[in-house]
Amino acid sequence: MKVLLINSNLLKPPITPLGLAYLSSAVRNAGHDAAILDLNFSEDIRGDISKTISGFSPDVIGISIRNIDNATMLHSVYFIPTIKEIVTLCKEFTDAPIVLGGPGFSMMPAEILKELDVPYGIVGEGEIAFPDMLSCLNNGGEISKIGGAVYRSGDRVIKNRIKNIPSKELNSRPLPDRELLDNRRYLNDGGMGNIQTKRGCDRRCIYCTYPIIEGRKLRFRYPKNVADELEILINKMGIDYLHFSDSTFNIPNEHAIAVCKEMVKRGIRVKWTPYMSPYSPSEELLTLVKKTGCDGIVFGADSVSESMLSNLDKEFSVSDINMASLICKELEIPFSLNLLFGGPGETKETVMETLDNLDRMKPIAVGAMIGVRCYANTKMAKIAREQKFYKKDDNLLRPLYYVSPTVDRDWLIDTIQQYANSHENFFIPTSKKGLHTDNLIVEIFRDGIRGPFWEIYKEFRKRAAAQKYNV
Ligand code: B12
Ligand code: SF4
Repeated sequence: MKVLLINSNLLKPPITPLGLAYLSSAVRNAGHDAAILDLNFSEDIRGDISKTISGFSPDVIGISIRNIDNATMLHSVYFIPTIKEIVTLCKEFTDAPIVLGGPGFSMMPAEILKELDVPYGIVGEGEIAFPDMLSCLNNGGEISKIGGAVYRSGDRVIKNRIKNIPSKELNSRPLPDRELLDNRRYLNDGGMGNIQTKRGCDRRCIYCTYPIIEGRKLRFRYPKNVADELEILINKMGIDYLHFSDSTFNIPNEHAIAVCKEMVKRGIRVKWTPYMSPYSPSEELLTLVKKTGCDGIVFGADSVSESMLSNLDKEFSVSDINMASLICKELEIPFSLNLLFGGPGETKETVMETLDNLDRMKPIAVGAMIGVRCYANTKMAKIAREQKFYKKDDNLLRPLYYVSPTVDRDWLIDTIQQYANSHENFFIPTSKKGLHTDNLIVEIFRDGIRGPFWEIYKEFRKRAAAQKYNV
């Protein structure tokens, strides 16, 4: 079959659609012909969709939905209407069935299928389920047997149980096929490449969708398998900066250590940055992380108030955050603490406790979000519903943010903004689309500047001020 894969993510700076690279491998491996239409670089979406469809004549179209919205309460942007336009254009130029997938889709599949009026989707990993779906569409097999398939039956949406790819199989599958992507442009405009060392997260932080997207069971790539891909990225593709895209790189420590040890053994050194948990990152791991070239760690701390950590169901304490900060300082590893203000039970006291602790810990950077985006099927959504933030029938596809009634919302926004104004190392998403999204950042990457988000954002502030750019 001829399978057209479409990247519907238009946000800049662009992020290599790693999921589509995995999918393209799987589709080709199953004997089909794959093409990618990457709308991120399109200057004429209608023209490009029309041209690609008439030139390639796809039998099936797979559309990847990464972002539903920008998850930024202060400047909320909702992307589903734009994605709907893309779907409508595809339907205008072909009758080929459309299948949706991707992290954004997996979070709210039934709602998106209905909203976009599309017949099929895959929740979670697509490497096995999508080729199975292709066979069904080709030979009339039973979609009800495909793990993670979602499909419409009259007014109803049926969701099959997800079958995650077991560790062993994850390692025997082909590496992501980036051949159909404009990798040079992703590096130049996006400032980094990406790689995954495992899938899943077994924790239960109240607002988080990662376990919904990737599954709760951790599945590991063998360190050798990760190192093979790293060598291709660095030596063959010239990638000079990498984001390790695992939900949390150091859960568990042992696998992260094994990956770093393999990198050291093979002499792989590259600048890179991971998301980490402040939950006991061992000195051994942090030493290895530095040795392999990591130039900044983003700790998903969420708060530095003991009661807030407990309310968010984080499994670490303020003293863990303190310990992680101390080790990083001792080893001279730059790090940021990413925070989330306004969660259940937040009060003036908990906010001040966090800010006081920050003054004491002095991280190189702080990335702060205000308001918690409520996603379906999370404990956060349940709490917000109980507190009447939304009605029973609201589906949460349109962004809904929770700020605890125990703190005054205006006071919270003012206090955090004032703190940010007086602390150079403190960043809140100030550009209209969010912390990681802006064309001015593309210019910075094009100038060859690389680094963790705070280094890029410092440069952003400098240039924005010089250009009298409204941030
Ligand atoms: C790493 C990451 C980042 C890094 C990316 C670095 C990089 N260079 O790669 C950084 C920090 C830069 C980032 C930024 C942002 N991110 Co982010 N990010 C992630 C994260 C943790 C992993 C994404 C990833 O790479 N996965 C690995 C690949 C291999 O998996 P995958 O894409 O899911 O693909 C698989 C399946 O989904 C499926 N699949 C994919 N496409 C398709 C298509 C079809 C047809 C089918 C059948 C299947 C299928 O098969 C694939 C293989 O198994 C996810 C959360 C998560 N755990 O998924 C959030 C996540 C995607 N990000 C999110 C958001 C909001 C953002 C930002 C908008 C934040 C901001 N305001 O700045 C920006 C957007 C940037 C952009 N240009 O798009 C949200 C999106 C949800 C939403 N609210 O819309 C997520 C889900 C996190 C969350 N719950 O809040 N992000
Ligand atoms: S916040 Fe991090 S540790 Fe918690 S569930 Fe999400 S990915 Fe896992």
